[in-house]
Amino acid sequence: MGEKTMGVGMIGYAFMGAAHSQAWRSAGHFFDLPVKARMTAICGRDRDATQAAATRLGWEGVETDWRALIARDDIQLIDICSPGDTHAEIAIAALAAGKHVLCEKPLANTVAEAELMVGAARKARTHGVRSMVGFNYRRVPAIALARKLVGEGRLGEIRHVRAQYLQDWIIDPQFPLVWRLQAERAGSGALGDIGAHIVDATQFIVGDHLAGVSGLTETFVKERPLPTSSSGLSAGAGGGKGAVTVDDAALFIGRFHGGALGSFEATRFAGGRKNAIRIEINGSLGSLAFDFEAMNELHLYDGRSSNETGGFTRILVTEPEHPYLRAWWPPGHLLGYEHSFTHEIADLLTDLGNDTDPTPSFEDGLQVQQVLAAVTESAAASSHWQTLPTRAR
Ligand code: 4PW
Repeated sequence: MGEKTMGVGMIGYAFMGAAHSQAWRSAGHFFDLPVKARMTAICGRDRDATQAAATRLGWEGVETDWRALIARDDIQLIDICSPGDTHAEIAIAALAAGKHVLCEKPLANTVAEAELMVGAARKARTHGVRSMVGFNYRRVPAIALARKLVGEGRLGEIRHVRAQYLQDWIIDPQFPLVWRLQAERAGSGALGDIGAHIVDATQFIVGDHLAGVSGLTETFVKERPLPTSSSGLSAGAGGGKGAVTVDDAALFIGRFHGGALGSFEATRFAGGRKNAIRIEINGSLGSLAFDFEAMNELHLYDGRSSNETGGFTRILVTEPEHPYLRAWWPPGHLLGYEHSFTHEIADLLTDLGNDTDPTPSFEDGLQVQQVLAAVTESAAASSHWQTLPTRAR
């Protein structure tokens, strides 16, 4: 296999760009793919920095204008790893130019942008041009296994969906005002950056969608030093201060179409929690529990087991029978964060080679965007909030 080659052009080369680069480099080495990816060029505004990134990450060429990248005949797929405020314009132009698109999450900064992107994707699809939004955690084997078990009915009727995405990288008030903390660049804060992941992951696991939500958001640190430099989730501060225009934390509850109740928490202020994605699903027959900080494990409770020996069973998700694992190491040899991206790229190239639609689609990205917007609107409205009488202390 691997006869057909597809030129890839990637925009952005920071944290997500590096994560995607390793996936483009390695997917074909581990998975038997119908299409071979060629890392043709990456794009960034500063030529020297982009060239250095290209050399470090394994890209053949460099562009400093994304329009030039899209126009290249040797590129058939555009991978968008730049901040949210660039997604809509680039994706729509790339699709119109007949290029397949992989776009980082959240799909856009607003529902209106996401709708335009879906329109462009549908039109392009009629010409065989396909698109995908990068909710990488779907491709963590334990999460894919959770979906399989729920789909097989192992949990019975789903009653509770409980999800948290906990980080602490901006807990220091002196941490600078990086783009992830600016509404015009990122759309929203913890809600869109990490809350979007748990919305997608839980809906993916239970195979159902949220029907309604009620939210609460907070910005604990309202002003921060301006950044001098930033890379991924770290940055240097300079002089002056600016206003934080996004949420630091978002909590929301929701009801799924199938009747399950959901509770969600996304925060960058959970001291000591670095990337804790905790998901627990309770059904009429059993439960599942997952924590990304132990991402090779899935805990399954079978309510039909005896009281004497029952309880949660730890499944070490490293067997060849588990999703994606056949391509990797012998049982017990663990995978990491980067493998979720490798699986994403492997699945994307498989779909492109087989002429099937990749998932999650732009429609899926739009639906998550609608959830985020509904949480924001609900948090801004006071109608759901019951104020309690003040009590003297
Ligand atoms: O997509 C998410 C990011 O934007 C990531 O998975 C973690 O949180 C790491 O950075 C942010």
